[in-house]
Amino acid sequence: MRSKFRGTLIGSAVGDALGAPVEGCTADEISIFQNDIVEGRYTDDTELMIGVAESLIDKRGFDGADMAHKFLRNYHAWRRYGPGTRAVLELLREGVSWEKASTMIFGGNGSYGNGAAMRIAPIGLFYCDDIDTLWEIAYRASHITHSHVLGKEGAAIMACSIALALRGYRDREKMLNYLTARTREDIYRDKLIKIEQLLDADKQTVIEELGNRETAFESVITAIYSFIRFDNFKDSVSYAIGLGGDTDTIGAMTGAICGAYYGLEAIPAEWVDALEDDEKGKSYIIWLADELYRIKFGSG
Ligand code: F2R
Ligand code: MG
Ligand code: MG
Repeated sequence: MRSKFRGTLIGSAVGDALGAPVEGCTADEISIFQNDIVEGRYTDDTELMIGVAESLIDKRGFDGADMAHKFLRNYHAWRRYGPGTRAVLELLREGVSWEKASTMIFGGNGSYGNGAAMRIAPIGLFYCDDIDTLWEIAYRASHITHSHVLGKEGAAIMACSIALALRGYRDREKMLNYLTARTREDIYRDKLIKIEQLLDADKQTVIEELGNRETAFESVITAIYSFIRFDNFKDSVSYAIGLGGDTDTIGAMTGAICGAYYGLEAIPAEWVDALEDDEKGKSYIIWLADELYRIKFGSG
C-alpha cells in the first residue's frame, strides 16, 4: 500500500513532467513523441498537488484556509498556471477569503477548468476508505479555486478513481459502473458510459468523444479511459500524452490513477530518475506520500 501511495504522487508528477514540453500541441504534432525524452520539470499541476498534500498532513485533514495558504506559499508563476487559478491566487493574496475568491471569476460563474482535478490525488489517498467523505472533501478542496460544479465534480470523480485504483478496482465494468452510479452530472456520466465502446477506437475518435482540453469535463474521463485501455503504467501515460492538447494535465491524472493501481515500482525508472529533485522535487514528494500513508495507517 505504501508503494501505491508513492506511485500515486510520483506517477502524477512524472505524467506532468513528461507532458509539459508538448502541452498545447496536437496529437499529430507529437506523434513523434519519444518516451525517453523528459525535461523533468513539473508544472502547476504538481505544485498545487504538493500544497494539497502538505495541508492534509499539517492539519490531519481538510482545512480550506490552510490549503489556500499552502497554494500561495508554493506559487511560482513560471510553472504555467491557468488564468482563472492565477486570478484566484491574486485575490487570496489581496486578502479575499478562500470561500469567496473562486466565486469572483468568469463573471461569477466560477471555473470549470481541470485545475482542481489535476491536484486532487492526495485527497483520493487520504479518504480512500470513505467515498462519501472523499466526495464531499473533493468538492470543498476544489472550491478554493474552482467554484463551478463541473470543476468540482471532475475533481471528485478523479479522487474516487484514485481510491478505487488503490483498492484494486481494475475490472473495467466494476470501476465504470461504480463511477457512473456515483456521478451527479450528465456530462460525466455520458462520457463514462461511452468508454466501453471506445476501447479500440482511434485517437481522433477518442479526442472527439472524450476530449483533450483544459476543461474538467474534456480531460478527466480521458485520463480514466487511458488507465483502463492498457495494462501498464508506461503505455497508459504515453497514450494519454500522445492525444495532445492538455498533455501535462491528462498525463498527470492518468499517472496518478496508474500509480495508485500499479505502485511506484511500475513507473519506468528512467522517468522517475529524470524528475526534478530540488527543494520540493521527487524526494520531497515521496516523503509527502509516506507521511500521508503514516497518518492514514499509523505505521511506516
Ligand atoms: N496554463 C496552462 N497551460 C497554458 C500554457 C501557457 C502557454 N500557452 C504556454 O505555452 O506556456 N496549464 C495549466 O492550466 C490548466 C488548468 O487550468 P485551471 O487551473 O483550471 O485554470 P482556469 O483558467 O480556471 O480554467 C482553464 C480554462 O478553462 C476555461 N474555463 C474554465 N471555466 C470557465 C467558465 N466558467 N467559462 C468559460 N471558460 C471557462 C477557460 O478557457 C480557462 O482558462 C492545466 O492545463 C494546467 O496545466
Ligand atoms: Mg500544468
Ligand atoms: Mg495542463
